[in-house]
Amino acid sequence: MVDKNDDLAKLSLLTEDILLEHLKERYERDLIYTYLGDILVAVNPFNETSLYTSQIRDFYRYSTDIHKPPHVYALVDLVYRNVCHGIYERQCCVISGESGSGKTESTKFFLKQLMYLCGGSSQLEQQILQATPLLESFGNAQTVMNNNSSRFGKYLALNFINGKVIGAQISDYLLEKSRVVIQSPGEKNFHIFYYLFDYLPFEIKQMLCLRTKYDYKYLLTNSSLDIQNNGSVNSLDEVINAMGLLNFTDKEQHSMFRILSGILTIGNLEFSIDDEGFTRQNFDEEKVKNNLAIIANMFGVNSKLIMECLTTMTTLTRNESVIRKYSLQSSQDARDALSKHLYARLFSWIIGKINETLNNPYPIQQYHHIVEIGLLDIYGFEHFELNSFEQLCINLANEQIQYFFNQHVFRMEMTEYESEGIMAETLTFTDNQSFLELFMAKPLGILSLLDDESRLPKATDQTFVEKLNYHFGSNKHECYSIKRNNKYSFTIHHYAGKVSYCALGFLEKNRDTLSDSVVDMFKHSQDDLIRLLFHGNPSDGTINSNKGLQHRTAAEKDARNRLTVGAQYRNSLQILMDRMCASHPVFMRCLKPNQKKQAHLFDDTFVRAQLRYCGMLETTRIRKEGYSVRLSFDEFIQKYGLLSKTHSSDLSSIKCRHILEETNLTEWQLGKTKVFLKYYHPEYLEKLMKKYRQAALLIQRRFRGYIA
Ligand code: AD9
Ligand code: MG
Repeated sequence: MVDKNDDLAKLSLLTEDILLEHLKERYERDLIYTYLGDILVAVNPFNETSLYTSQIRDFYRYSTDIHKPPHVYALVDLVYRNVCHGIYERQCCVISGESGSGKTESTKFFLKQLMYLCGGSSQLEQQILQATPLLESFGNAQTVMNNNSSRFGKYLALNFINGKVIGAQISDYLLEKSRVVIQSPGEKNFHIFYYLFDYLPFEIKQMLCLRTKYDYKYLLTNSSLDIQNNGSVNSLDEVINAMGLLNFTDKEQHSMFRILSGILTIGNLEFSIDDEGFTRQNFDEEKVKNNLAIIANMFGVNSKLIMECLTTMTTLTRNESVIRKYSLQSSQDARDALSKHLYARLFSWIIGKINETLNNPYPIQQYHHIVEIGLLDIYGFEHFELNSFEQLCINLANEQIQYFFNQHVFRMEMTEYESEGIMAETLTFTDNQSFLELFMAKPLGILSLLDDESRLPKATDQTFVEKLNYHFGSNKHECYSIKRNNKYSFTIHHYAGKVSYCALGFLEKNRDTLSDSVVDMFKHSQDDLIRLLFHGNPSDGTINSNKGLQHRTAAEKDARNRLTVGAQYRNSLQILMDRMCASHPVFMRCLKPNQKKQAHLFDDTFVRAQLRYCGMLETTRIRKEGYSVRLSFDEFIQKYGLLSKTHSSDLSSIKCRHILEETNLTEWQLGKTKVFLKYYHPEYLEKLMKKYRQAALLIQRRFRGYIA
């Protein structure tokens, strides 16, 4: 079963062509997994495979032989063994790749196997698994690049004691809430909206005043219903079942459906203008009246108040309140802002509620041996015909992950070799640090400039682009170029290629305002859940007595309260990076074989581009030439000291040298304080240790006379 090319880092000659050729040849034989040293590469098969059967799951269970064929289960086994032996306090599994490459599927296989290894039958394990279909139904949608595309980022942290999972927390990153009100051509709204029509029993639909899916503008923004839906991987039954398991009460579930129905109906609310050109408070027209009645019913608020909130703005000046009428556009914007906020708050609440259930029920301080595994599944790099604020945020997250990868694999290695006086070839790699500076720098970074503009009353999306052009255009920054003949566009040179962004709507999306009157209306809703959603600012985690969000510090919460979307996002990415930097990472790289989402089709050019931009060749080189395992002299002696027959009172470094020489290992190096080993050395040493232990046991038994 073992293929000689399971690990491409072992090839004596490695070029981009050879790498591509091997991956392709393996893919054609349905071998989707390949090692590049200790990095696992997966090429999306785009069809059901027999790779995840119960036999295969057992094959990779508690295996000590890393020569088993590469598989996501092998990675799980490695990580879980580290948990059981308490080797690292924190580990994180970083799964990266572009949109549709298979990150979410891999995360699911990973999690399912991990729960299987630690027992697989406890209620908590089931609850952890069930969070996935629930979150997918509310947070995933069909896009041009992926039928089940994650529209939010997720970091799942699992806590273990003695190999048993004892709790979990989910941190989420920026849901793409604009999708609730508009989708690009060929794309769809969040899955959950379609489930309502496809799976709800007739009586419930009636109770929710739902018509058919063809009757709602939010589902028809780009005739997206015509495209075949391949993204619905779950059914509503599964979602409802998951909600039950995760302690969502019937009443809460009912409110959730009412909110969804209300959001769909409010999207159908049409406005007309009066003689002066302002939005009319129109209660006469039958259609408007009916819709308003449904919305009022679903949201538990007064229909007149809804109309008022969407057609006028009340400002308080000293002791009097001034009512200003909205233009038609402002009314439509207010309506859509309401829908987006409501949905996003509902999503945050769902995460909070899940966390409350999954949260470690034991008082942490009682235990000293809790270990953590983090699983990162974010939205992959995106490049559409029209790219907006959301794509900018998504791609920024991917740049951060790439930076983390670079830091870990390249930079930290080189720095450590230098300080330890290790001889190693200097490696070149595509550094994206200057990109991150372009975005993150204060005060002259894209996000800071966006914040400045968002605060200026006279600023527009166009003045924002002008500022960017002024500061970064004309070759002032290598990652930026001006888009000629388009005053709303600019181009960013990402690690994964150039992307042009259209800045229309950037300022408003960054400000993300919701009028006080809407908030006030919802605060007085008759629906408990809606009142809860608007009780506090959901982004600060105070919408419920949410234990799961307790890991956000008070300072963080305060900062988040005042911040724009861009600034909040920057902070949450920073927190994520800090967490990951404090963990021992394992990496999995997902590759997309073609853009048609088709099985058995390997597009060389397309895959080559992915290999190139994520530095795969460089990665292989460093994994092969580098020393990914390093142990302090004392650690090494403690672990492998028994392998040396030479007993001396020499210095630690000399003792280490004795051990290494006596085991006949080659290619190791001794630094000033550490032993540097190749990624495949520990397995060899472990084998020797196993033999040694067996021999010792035998001698012991003989000695005691058990064996004649
Ligand atoms: V995005 O950044 O969220 O848009 P992902 O998460 O990288 O993206 P996803 O895991 O959703 O991609 O995979 C896309 C589709 O590829 C899935 O819906 C499956 O149909 C298909 N896929 C991915 N991995 C596998 C696999 N290991 N086996 C079978 C797979 N099908
Ligand atoms: Mg995904």
